[in-house]
Amino acid sequence: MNETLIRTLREKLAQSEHAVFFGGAGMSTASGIPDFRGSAGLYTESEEESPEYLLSDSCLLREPARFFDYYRRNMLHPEARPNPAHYALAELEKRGILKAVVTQNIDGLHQMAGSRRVLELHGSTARNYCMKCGSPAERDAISSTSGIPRCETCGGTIRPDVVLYGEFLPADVFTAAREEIEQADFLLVGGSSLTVNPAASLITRMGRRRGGGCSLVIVNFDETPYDEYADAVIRESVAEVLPALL
Ligand code: CNA
Repeated sequence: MNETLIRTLREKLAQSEHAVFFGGAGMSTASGIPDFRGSAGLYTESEEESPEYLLSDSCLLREPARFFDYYRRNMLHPEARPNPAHYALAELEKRGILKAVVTQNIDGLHQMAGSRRVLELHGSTARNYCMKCGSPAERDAISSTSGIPRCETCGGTIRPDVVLYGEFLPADVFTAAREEIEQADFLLVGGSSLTVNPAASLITRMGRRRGGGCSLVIVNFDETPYDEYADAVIRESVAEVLPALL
């Protein structure tokens, strides 16, 4: 790690008035949850169909048994626990430095680490509901069953409260995330390929305010389309870099 750079960023972060974190699946690889596009990601696994289809609203509607089989095998990780990157963000919030965590993750590990203001752009595997009557279902309604999970009240299909490919993001969460990023004077990005839109497009919102002096720091193993706009790009693990920023 470049200690001089880390020291500079640590000071800048500590002096910031509205620091915001934006992250993705790379935040949780050190917790044992594979990402999509990283070197050991699910997209490199040989499935006969792409994850974009298997995790889409079309697959859920046309082939629910196949959807739930893939979802249970790949998206549910009840044994996963937060790693040092999650804990570092929780500590930054506790110190009053970090104002919000905007995440594309659906694993709930930020909250488990103690982060309070977490904006989940893609929902959470911790919540389920009935597609027919809308009733909320138990947290383990999908993990503890097999085949197509059914609503105890009306017999409808239970689905996860996650944003599938082909679906809109929750408007209230997206707006709140946009407002946080527009106000940010330090935007820390970690563990995201920044290729999934509209989530990644939020980084551009910050770009509009750059004249106002917002620092953009990207911590990611692989290149991202936003690297050229960043004040610093660090190609090391978030699990090592984020704790070093405390
Ligand atoms: P992605 O497209 O899979 O990109 C992840 C990025 O993280 C890659 O560029 C990796 O190089 C990088 N990376 C992996 N591990 C580390 C690490 N330890 N330190 C630094 N960089 C690392 O994932 P995105 O989040 O960008 O894409 C958005 C998708 C992935 C969202 O829809 C998520 O819901 C979805 N997803 C979420 C989870 C989860 O909740 N943990 C897991 C898998 C996929």
